[in-house]
Amino acid sequence: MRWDIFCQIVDNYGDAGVCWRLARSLTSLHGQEVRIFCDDLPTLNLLASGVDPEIKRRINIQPWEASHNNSRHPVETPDVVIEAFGCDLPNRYLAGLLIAPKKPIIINLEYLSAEPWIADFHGKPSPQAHGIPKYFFFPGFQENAGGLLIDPAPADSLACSATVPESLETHWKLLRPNSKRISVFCYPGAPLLKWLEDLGRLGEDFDIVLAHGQLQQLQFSSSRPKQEITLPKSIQLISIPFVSQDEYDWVLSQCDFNIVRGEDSFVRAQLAGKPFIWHIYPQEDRAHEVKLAAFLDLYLGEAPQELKHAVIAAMTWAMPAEWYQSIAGWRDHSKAWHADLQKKQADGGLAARLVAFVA
Ligand code: TRH
Repeated sequence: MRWDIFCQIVDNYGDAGVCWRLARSLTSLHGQEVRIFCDDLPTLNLLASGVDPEIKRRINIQPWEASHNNSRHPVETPDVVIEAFGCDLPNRYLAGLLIAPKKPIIINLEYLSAEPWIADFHGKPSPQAHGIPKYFFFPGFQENAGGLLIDPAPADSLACSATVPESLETHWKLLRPNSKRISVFCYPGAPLLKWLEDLGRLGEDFDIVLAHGQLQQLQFSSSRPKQEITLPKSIQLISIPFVSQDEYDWVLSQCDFNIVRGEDSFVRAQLAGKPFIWHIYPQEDRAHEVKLAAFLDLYLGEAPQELKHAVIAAMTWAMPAEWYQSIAGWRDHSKAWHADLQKKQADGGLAARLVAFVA
């Protein structure tokens, strides 16, 4: 089938990250023909830069405005149109669909949530005045929701390989052999500086791999933003550049603990099978607190009480001294959670469920 994915980048990288991961799965694993119309090509291309050139060649990446020409090319009418995160289709593109000989179906691809209600809304029609069939598609953890974007599976990607990607060689040389590695990719509101100071008092060595922009964020949060940050000697900060999505997946798989955010890095941290803090995207109405609680309910299910307390404390930014004593149990739990996810998404996860739903 022909798929048109519409991706509007609101802020950050998550919209592009999800659309790109979906496009590559549809193309490389499900043999679909995919075009992406995106309003921020530099961001999309940055994420996509690491992928196998053969896969990249098969995905047609277009600027948002290029979709306007669709009305002049009825032959190119898609079978499926995806509105990622409810973005509105350009009017001229929609007009083209209305006069097309064959109507596609439109999918409103929603945000990922662990809340139980999404299973009731997943796959439901969203009738439109224009008459083109449209459906809600809710990614989720439950078996009766839209699934997770699990590709590329660690075994197929860089994630399993110990070979350091070229773009990270100089940074990886700085790692100390006996230190624990923590990757950091969080939003500005996190009390990261205080957190690192506390971590530095635990009596272990930690190498902190800061994603692009995180060092500046740390400096900005300090009371003396113009001066170099001083942390205990046990903490070494290593700032890495923005890398491709594959390379970022690899970083998560190589660290002992990951601080992630948004939607896509959150799923990858779980697939890395390591303990992690999810710094969920903060929403004004505090809807993120409900979402986090729903995830923790699922994630911690039958876990021992002590581990539950520790993980909830960590995920709500309590200082490491309050929960780090439970890290060994959390490590085991992360492996078990990963194995369980793999079982529950053994049908191929979101991309496979989407193809089956449309078919
Ligand atoms: O960038 P994000 O904060 O995106 C967020 C979420 O999508 C959130 O749900 C949405 O509401 C908000 O944007 C607008 O975090 P996320 O989702 O983890 O996306 C980051 C993507 O960037 C992910 O695909 C991984 C990728 N990435 C790289 O490719 N290279 C890098 O160096 C880094 C740090 C990330």
